Amino acid sequence: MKTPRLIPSLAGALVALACLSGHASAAVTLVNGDFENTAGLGGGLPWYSGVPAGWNGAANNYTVGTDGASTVGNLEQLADVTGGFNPLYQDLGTLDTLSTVTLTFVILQPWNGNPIEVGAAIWPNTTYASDLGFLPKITTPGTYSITAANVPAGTALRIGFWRNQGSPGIDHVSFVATPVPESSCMALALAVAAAAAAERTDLVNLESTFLPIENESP
Ligand SMILES: [Ca+2]
Repeated sequence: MKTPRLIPSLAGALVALACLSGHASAAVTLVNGDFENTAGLGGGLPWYSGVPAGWNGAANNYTVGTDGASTVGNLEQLADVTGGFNPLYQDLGTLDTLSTVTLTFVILQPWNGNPIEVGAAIWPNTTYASDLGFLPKITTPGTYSITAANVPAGTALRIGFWRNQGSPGIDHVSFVATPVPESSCMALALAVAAAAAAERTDLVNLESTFLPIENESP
């Protein structure tokens, strides 16, 4: 009969997982990032009017259209900074734990060939006074991401987009918040890995905390 031992990296990884599982996933949610929910909008394809569900913006005509394949937000109508800074935005809720957050989105140029210029940002605490990360001058259609690391628990998050020129479309907006392990918990993970590497006898007790120690079948 022998007792299986954890390899050092696995032992550390198990503790790291325990660190992460101690936190609920961050309480932030982005809705209607694909602009497919057209409830409450006026008109119908090829153009809707009004502000799409879940978003805040200008209630103009021609706010939501199609690029031929998907329903798309029209930043020329939903967001404009020519009369003041009024982006298309969403408030996502408040982080419940230290997190790294990433906003990903697709900028399109579906309706004409006029040069486009778009800005995007993640803001803390629903103000525009400072940002957690931003892309101020997107001029080429494509997929873009903004990441902010180590955003503290208790931070209310707002994401938004604005248009400086042209008729840019926006689609496939997504937001991911990944909890950052607390340093003390990760220090424990490293200590466990080190202990396992040294084959200390007290590791057996740590192992039993995270995995049942199974004996070989008779
Ligand atoms: Ca869409």
